[in-house]
Amino acid sequence: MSVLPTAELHLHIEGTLEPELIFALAGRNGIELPYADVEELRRQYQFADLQSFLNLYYDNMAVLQTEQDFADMTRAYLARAQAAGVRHAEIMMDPQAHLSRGISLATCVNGVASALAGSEEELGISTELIAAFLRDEPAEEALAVLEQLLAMEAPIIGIGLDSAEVGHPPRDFVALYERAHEAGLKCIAHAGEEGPPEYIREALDLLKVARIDHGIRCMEDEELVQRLAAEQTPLTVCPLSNVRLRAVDTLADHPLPRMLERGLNVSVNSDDPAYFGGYVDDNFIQLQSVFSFDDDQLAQLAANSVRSAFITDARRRELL
Ligand code: ES4
Ligand code: ZN
Repeated sequence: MSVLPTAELHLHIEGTLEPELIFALAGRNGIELPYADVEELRRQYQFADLQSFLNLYYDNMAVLQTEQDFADMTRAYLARAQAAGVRHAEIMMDPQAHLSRGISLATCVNGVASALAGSEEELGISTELIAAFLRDEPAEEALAVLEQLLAMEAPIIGIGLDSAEVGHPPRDFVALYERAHEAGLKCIAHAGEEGPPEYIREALDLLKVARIDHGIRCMEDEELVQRLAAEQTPLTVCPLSNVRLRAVDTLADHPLPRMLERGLNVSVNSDDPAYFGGYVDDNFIQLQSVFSFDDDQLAQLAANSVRSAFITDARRRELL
Protein backbone atom coordinates (compact mmCIF):
# COMPACT_ATOMS: atom_id res chain seq x y z
CA MET A 1 0.00 0.00 0.00
CA SER A 2 1.60 3.22 -1.09
CA VAL A 3 -0.06 5.94 0.97
CA LEU A 4 -0.54 6.07 4.70
CA PRO A 5 -2.30 8.75 6.71
CA THR A 6 -0.06 11.38 8.16
CA ALA A 7 -2.38 12.85 10.81
CA GLU A 8 -4.45 11.00 13.40
CA LEU A 9 -7.29 13.24 14.54
CA HIS A 10 -9.56 10.90 16.51
CA LEU A 11 -7.78 9.06 19.28
CA HIS A 12 -8.65 8.60 22.95
CA ILE A 13 -5.41 8.15 24.85
CA GLU A 14 -7.14 5.96 27.44
CA GLY A 15 -8.22 3.73 24.56
CA THR A 16 -4.59 2.94 23.79
CA LEU A 17 -4.13 1.10 27.09
CA GLU A 18 -3.15 -2.40 25.92
CA PRO A 19 -3.96 -5.44 28.10
CA GLU A 20 -0.26 -6.08 28.78
CA LEU A 21 0.19 -2.52 30.07
CA ILE A 22 -3.01 -2.81 32.14
CA PHE A 23 -1.47 -5.81 33.92
CA ALA A 24 1.92 -4.11 34.30
CA LEU A 25 0.38 -0.97 35.82
CA ALA A 26 -1.93 -3.01 38.07
CA GLY A 27 1.13 -4.89 39.38
CA ARG A 28 3.14 -1.78 40.08
CA ASN A 29 0.19 -0.04 41.76
CA GLY A 30 -0.94 -3.03 43.83
CA ILE A 31 -4.32 -3.18 42.11
CA GLU A 32 -6.10 -6.52 41.85
CA LEU A 33 -7.77 -7.05 38.45
CA PRO A 34 -10.87 -9.23 38.09
CA TYR A 35 -9.11 -11.25 35.34
CA ALA A 36 -6.58 -14.08 35.85
CA ASP A 37 -4.34 -12.98 32.98
CA VAL A 38 -4.01 -10.94 29.77
CA GLU A 39 -5.86 -13.60 27.77
CA GLU A 40 -8.87 -13.51 30.06
CA LEU A 41 -8.95 -9.70 29.83
CA ARG A 42 -8.69 -9.88 26.05
CA ARG A 43 -11.65 -12.23 25.94
CA GLN A 44 -13.79 -9.39 27.36
CA TYR A 45 -13.18 -7.33 24.21
CA GLN A 46 -16.40 -8.31 22.47
CA PHE A 47 -18.87 -5.51 22.43
CA ALA A 48 -22.59 -5.34 21.69
CA ASP A 49 -22.67 -1.55 21.42
CA LEU A 50 -20.94 1.64 22.57
CA GLN A 51 -22.07 1.30 26.20
CA SER A 52 -20.71 -2.23 26.63
CA PHE A 53 -17.31 -0.97 25.46
CA LEU A 54 -17.45 2.13 27.66
CA ASN A 55 -18.06 -0.01 30.76
CA LEU A 56 -14.79 -1.90 30.24
CA TYR A 57 -12.91 1.21 29.09
CA TYR A 58 -13.78 3.08 32.31
CA ASP A 59 -13.13 0.01 34.52
CA ASN A 60 -9.65 -0.49 33.07
CA MET A 61 -8.68 3.11 33.84
CA ALA A 62 -8.42 2.07 37.51
CA VAL A 63 -4.79 1.09 36.86
CA LEU A 64 -3.86 4.69 35.91
CA GLN A 65 -2.75 6.18 39.23
CA THR A 66 0.41 8.28 38.84
CA GLU A 67 1.77 10.83 36.41
CA GLN A 68 4.24 8.15 35.33
CA ASP A 69 1.37 5.79 34.45
CA PHE A 70 -0.21 8.41 32.17
CA ALA A 71 3.17 9.15 30.63
CA ASP A 72 3.96 5.47 30.02
CA MET A 73 0.60 4.91 28.34
CA THR A 74 1.14 7.94 26.12
CA ARG A 75 4.70 6.94 25.17
CA ALA A 76 3.51 3.47 24.21
CA TYR A 77 0.89 5.01 21.90
CA LEU A 78 3.40 7.36 20.27
CA ALA A 79 5.85 4.54 19.55
CA ARG A 80 3.09 2.47 17.96
CA ALA A 81 1.73 5.48 16.04
CA GLN A 82 5.17 6.12 14.59
CA ALA A 83 5.25 2.56 13.28
CA ALA A 84 1.81 3.21 11.77
CA GLY A 85 3.13 6.19 9.81
CA VAL A 86 1.43 8.87 11.92
CA ARG A 87 3.30 12.19 11.77
CA HIS A 88 0.81 14.39 13.62
CA ALA A 89 -1.60 13.31 16.36
CA GLU A 90 -4.41 15.20 18.07
CA ILE A 91 -5.03 13.28 21.23
CA MET A 92 -8.16 13.36 23.38
CA MET A 93 -8.17 12.58 27.07
CA ASP A 94 -11.11 12.20 29.48
CA PRO A 95 -10.26 14.25 32.62
CA GLN A 96 -13.63 13.59 34.31
CA ALA A 97 -13.07 9.83 34.13
CA HIS A 98 -9.97 10.32 36.30
CA LEU A 99 -11.31 13.03 38.62
CA SER A 100 -14.20 10.76 39.58
CA ARG A 101 -11.64 8.14 40.68
CA GLY A 102 -9.79 10.61 42.87
CA ILE A 103 -6.99 11.30 40.39
CA SER A 104 -6.17 15.02 40.17
CA LEU A 105 -6.26 17.04 36.97
CA ALA A 106 -2.55 17.80 37.43
CA THR A 107 -1.70 14.07 37.57
CA CYS A 108 -3.53 13.09 34.39
CA VAL A 109 -2.87 16.23 32.34
CA ASN A 110 0.81 16.55 33.29
CA GLY A 111 1.41 12.84 32.79
CA VAL A 112 0.07 12.83 29.24
CA ALA A 113 1.56 16.23 28.40
CA SER A 114 5.05 15.27 29.61
CA ALA A 115 5.10 12.33 27.19
CA LEU A 116 3.84 14.48 24.32
CA ALA A 117 6.48 17.14 24.94
CA GLY A 118 9.36 15.19 23.38
CA SER A 119 7.48 13.46 20.59
CA GLU A 120 8.25 15.80 17.69
CA GLU A 121 12.00 15.77 18.32
CA GLU A 122 12.26 12.12 19.30
CA LEU A 123 9.76 10.52 16.95
CA GLY A 124 8.94 13.16 14.33
CA ILE A 125 5.33 13.22 15.52
CA SER A 126 3.88 16.62 16.30
CA THR A 127 1.07 16.41 18.86
CA GLU A 128 -1.76 18.39 20.39
CA LEU A 129 -3.90 17.61 23.43
CA ILE A 130 -7.71 17.93 23.53
CA ALA A 131 -9.82 17.64 26.71
CA ALA A 132 -12.96 15.63 26.02
CA PHE A 133 -16.03 15.95 28.23
CA LEU A 134 -18.39 13.14 29.17
CA ARG A 135 -21.83 13.82 27.70
CA ASP A 136 -23.47 11.29 30.05
CA GLU A 137 -22.36 13.36 33.06
CA PRO A 138 -23.94 16.72 34.01
CA ALA A 139 -23.08 19.65 31.73
CA GLU A 140 -22.41 21.82 34.80
CA GLU A 141 -19.67 19.43 35.86
CA ALA A 142 -18.05 19.66 32.43
CA LEU A 143 -18.07 23.46 32.62
CA ALA A 144 -16.52 23.39 36.10
CA VAL A 145 -13.73 21.09 34.88
CA LEU A 146 -13.10 23.34 31.87
CA GLU A 147 -12.74 26.31 34.24
CA GLN A 148 -10.17 24.36 36.26
CA LEU A 149 -8.24 23.44 33.10
CA LEU A 150 -8.19 27.09 32.06
CA ALA A 151 -7.16 28.23 35.56
CA MET A 152 -4.21 25.81 35.61
CA GLU A 153 -3.27 26.78 32.04
CA ALA A 154 -3.43 23.16 30.94
CA PRO A 155 -1.67 22.67 27.57
CA ILE A 156 -4.83 21.89 25.62
CA ILE A 157 -5.73 23.28 22.20
CA GLY A 158 -9.36 22.30 22.27
CA ILE A 159 -12.32 20.45 23.70
CA GLY A 160 -14.32 17.44 22.59
CA LEU A 161 -17.51 15.64 23.66
CA ASP A 162 -17.59 11.85 24.05
CA SER A 163 -19.01 8.86 25.96
CA ALA A 164 -22.61 7.55 25.65
CA GLU A 165 -24.23 9.50 22.81
CA VAL A 166 -27.91 8.57 22.57
CA GLY A 167 -30.02 10.61 25.00
CA HIS A 168 -27.21 13.14 25.50
CA PRO A 169 -27.60 15.62 22.64
CA PRO A 170 -25.18 18.43 21.84
CA ARG A 171 -27.81 21.04 22.80
CA ASP A 172 -27.15 20.22 26.48
CA PHE A 173 -23.60 21.56 26.17
CA VAL A 174 -24.08 25.01 24.63
CA ALA A 175 -22.67 26.85 27.68
CA LEU A 176 -19.57 24.63 27.74
CA TYR A 177 -18.83 25.32 24.09
CA GLU A 178 -19.52 29.04 24.41
CA ARG A 179 -16.91 29.17 27.17
CA ALA A 180 -14.43 27.15 25.12
CA HIS A 181 -14.86 29.41 22.08
CA GLU A 182 -14.43 32.47 24.30
CA ALA A 183 -11.18 30.98 25.66
CA GLY A 184 -9.90 30.54 22.09
CA LEU A 185 -10.07 26.75 22.11
CA LYS A 186 -10.77 24.59 19.06
CA CYS A 187 -14.08 22.77 19.32
CA ILE A 188 -14.96 19.27 18.15
CA ALA A 189 -17.64 16.75 19.20
CA HIS A 190 -18.57 13.12 18.67
CA ALA A 191 -21.85 13.02 16.75
CA GLY A 192 -23.64 10.56 14.51
CA GLU A 193 -21.78 7.49 15.81
CA GLU A 194 -24.82 5.89 17.46
CA GLY A 195 -26.84 9.09 17.63
CA PRO A 196 -29.08 10.44 14.83
CA PRO A 197 -28.13 12.91 12.08
CA GLU A 198 -29.89 15.60 14.12
CA TYR A 199 -27.04 15.45 16.66
CA ILE A 200 -24.59 16.30 13.86
CA ARG A 201 -26.68 19.35 12.95
CA GLU A 202 -26.82 20.42 16.59
CA ALA A 203 -23.06 20.06 17.00
CA LEU A 204 -22.57 22.30 13.95
CA ASP A 205 -25.30 24.86 14.61
CA LEU A 206 -25.34 25.06 18.42
CA LEU A 207 -21.80 24.10 19.45
CA LYS A 208 -20.19 25.52 16.29
CA VAL A 209 -17.66 22.71 16.07
CA ALA A 210 -14.86 22.69 13.50
CA ARG A 211 -14.89 18.88 13.15
CA ILE A 212 -17.26 16.01 13.78
CA ASP A 213 -15.90 12.81 15.33
CA HIS A 214 -17.44 9.81 13.50
CA GLY A 215 -20.41 11.44 11.74
CA ILE A 216 -21.20 8.27 9.79
CA ARG A 217 -24.95 8.51 10.34
CA CYS A 218 -25.01 11.69 8.23
CA MET A 219 -25.52 9.27 5.33
CA GLU A 220 -29.17 8.84 6.43
CA ASP A 221 -29.87 12.52 5.73
CA GLU A 222 -29.37 13.71 2.14
CA GLU A 223 -29.64 17.41 2.97
CA LEU A 224 -27.01 17.03 5.70
CA VAL A 225 -24.65 15.18 3.35
CA GLN A 226 -24.93 18.04 0.87
CA ARG A 227 -24.21 20.59 3.57
CA LEU A 228 -21.21 18.67 4.99
CA ALA A 229 -19.81 18.26 1.47
CA ALA A 230 -20.32 21.93 0.60
CA GLU A 231 -18.73 23.12 3.84
CA GLN A 232 -16.05 20.40 3.76
CA THR A 233 -16.62 19.74 7.44
CA PRO A 234 -14.02 17.22 8.59
CA LEU A 235 -15.47 13.87 9.68
CA THR A 236 -12.98 11.76 11.62
CA VAL A 237 -14.13 8.26 10.73
CA CYS A 238 -12.99 5.14 12.66
CA PRO A 239 -13.84 2.04 10.60
CA LEU A 240 -12.66 -0.74 12.95
CA SER A 241 -14.34 1.02 15.88
CA ASN A 242 -17.64 1.12 14.00
CA VAL A 243 -17.40 -2.61 13.29
CA ARG A 244 -16.46 -3.58 16.87
CA LEU A 245 -19.22 -1.41 18.37
CA ARG A 246 -21.73 -2.76 15.87
CA ALA A 247 -22.51 0.61 14.27
CA VAL A 248 -22.06 -1.33 11.02
CA ASP A 249 -22.47 -5.09 10.50
CA THR A 250 -19.18 -5.74 8.74
CA LEU A 251 -16.35 -3.66 7.33
CA ALA A 252 -17.72 -4.33 3.84
CA ASP A 253 -20.91 -2.51 4.90
CA HIS A 254 -19.02 0.55 6.12
CA PRO A 255 -20.16 3.81 4.45
CA LEU A 256 -16.60 5.17 3.98
CA PRO A 257 -16.44 4.52 0.20
CA ARG A 258 -19.85 6.18 -0.26
CA MET A 259 -18.75 9.09 1.92
CA LEU A 260 -15.66 9.57 -0.28
CA GLU A 261 -17.81 9.38 -3.40
CA ARG A 262 -20.07 12.10 -2.06
CA GLY A 263 -17.06 14.39 -1.64
CA LEU A 264 -17.15 14.42 2.15
CA ASN A 265 -13.97 15.39 3.99
CA VAL A 266 -13.37 12.03 5.67
CA SER A 267 -10.21 10.74 7.33
CA VAL A 268 -9.31 7.34 8.81
CA ASN A 269 -8.57 7.14 12.53
CA SER A 270 -8.20 4.49 15.23
CA ASP A 271 -10.40 5.84 18.11
CA ASP A 272 -9.52 3.28 20.84
CA PRO A 273 -6.96 1.09 19.09
CA ALA A 274 -6.24 -1.22 22.05
CA TYR A 275 -9.91 -2.20 22.12
CA PHE A 276 -10.97 -2.23 18.47
CA GLY A 277 -8.42 -4.45 16.81
CA GLY A 278 -5.84 -2.01 15.61
CA TYR A 279 -4.05 1.24 15.00
CA VAL A 280 -4.34 3.47 11.94
CA ASP A 281 -2.22 1.18 9.77
CA ASP A 282 -4.40 -1.79 10.74
CA ASN A 283 -7.50 0.23 9.80
CA PHE A 284 -6.01 0.91 6.36
CA ILE A 285 -4.88 -2.67 5.79
CA GLN A 286 -8.33 -4.02 6.60
CA LEU A 287 -10.06 -1.30 4.53
CA GLN A 288 -7.85 -2.21 1.58
CA SER A 289 -8.70 -5.89 1.92
CA VAL A 290 -12.40 -5.16 1.35
CA PHE A 291 -12.48 -1.95 -0.71
CA SER A 292 -9.18 -1.91 -2.67
CA PHE A 293 -9.04 1.90 -2.75
CA ASP A 294 -6.94 3.23 -5.60
CA ASP A 295 -3.96 5.55 -5.09
CA ASP A 296 -6.10 8.66 -5.60
CA GLN A 297 -8.55 7.60 -2.90
CA LEU A 298 -5.75 6.74 -0.46
CA ALA A 299 -4.07 10.06 -1.18
CA GLN A 300 -7.38 11.84 -0.63
CA LEU A 301 -7.84 10.21 2.77
CA ALA A 302 -4.30 11.16 3.82
CA ALA A 303 -4.66 14.73 2.53
CA ASN A 304 -8.02 15.09 4.30
CA SER A 305 -6.39 14.23 7.63
CA VAL A 306 -3.68 16.84 7.13
CA ARG A 307 -5.95 19.62 5.92
CA SER A 308 -8.32 19.01 8.84
CA ALA A 309 -5.60 19.14 11.52
CA PHE A 310 -5.17 22.04 13.94
CA ILE A 311 -1.65 22.90 12.74
CA THR A 312 0.16 25.85 11.21
CA ASP A 313 0.28 26.22 7.45
CA ALA A 314 4.04 25.63 7.64
CA ARG A 315 3.53 22.26 9.35
CA ARG A 316 0.72 21.46 6.90
CA ARG A 317 3.06 21.96 3.97
CA GLU A 318 5.60 19.61 5.60
CA LEU A 319 3.00 16.89 5.90
CA LEU A 320 1.18 17.17 2.57
C1 ES4 B 1 -15.34 6.48 22.60
CL1 ES4 B 1 -15.73 5.07 20.34
C2 ES4 B 1 -16.17 6.24 21.50
N1 ES4 B 1 -17.34 6.86 21.40
C3 ES4 B 1 -17.71 7.73 22.34
N2 ES4 B 1 -16.96 8.01 23.41
C4 ES4 B 1 -15.78 7.40 23.53
N3 ES4 B 1 -14.84 7.48 24.49
C5 ES4 B 1 -13.85 6.65 24.16
N4 ES4 B 1 -14.14 6.03 23.02
ZN1 ZN C 1 -14.07 8.47 19.76
